[in-house]
Amino acid sequence: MKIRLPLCLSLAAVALSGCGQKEAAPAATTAAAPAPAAAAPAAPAAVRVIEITANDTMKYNLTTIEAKAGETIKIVLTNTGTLPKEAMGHNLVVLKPGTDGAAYCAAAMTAKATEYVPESLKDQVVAHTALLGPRKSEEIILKDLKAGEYPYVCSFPAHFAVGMKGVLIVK
Ligand SMILES: [Cu+2]
Repeated sequence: MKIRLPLCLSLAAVALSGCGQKEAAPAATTAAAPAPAAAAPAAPAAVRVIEITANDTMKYNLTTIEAKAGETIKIVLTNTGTLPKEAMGHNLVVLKPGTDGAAYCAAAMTAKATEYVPESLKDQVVAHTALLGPRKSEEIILKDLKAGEYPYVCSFPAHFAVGMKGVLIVK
């Protein structure tokens, strides 16, 4: 296309019609040309850090995260509350696009042994933090995000039901 464009423009100056349609068809022949440059190792992209807090009122401070396709992000979850983990633990489970967060959390309720992240549903999970007690923090890194809407939830019993959830929107 780099070669064709000036030609196209110069033709357009002479004859205003027909140029675009005629030149568009053989585009496939130019597709291979930039491959060597594209295959070169990309410089490591900066990792954007997203801080999310959870507290004793069962709320995340962020319920929407936006990211770009291909981006790598680090989510740092901090439990800023003071109640004991057994009564008010929080985690952050990023689910695959299209996953029903309510159904996931309903199933997770019975998975106390694995801190409410059921082994049987791990294929629905992109990444998750541990269950955090008061003043604890943990990060997860999501690499090379694909476009989609990823629900995220706290799977501690009943926390989803009171609104401990959000969505990561990757465009
Ligand atoms: Cu929670």
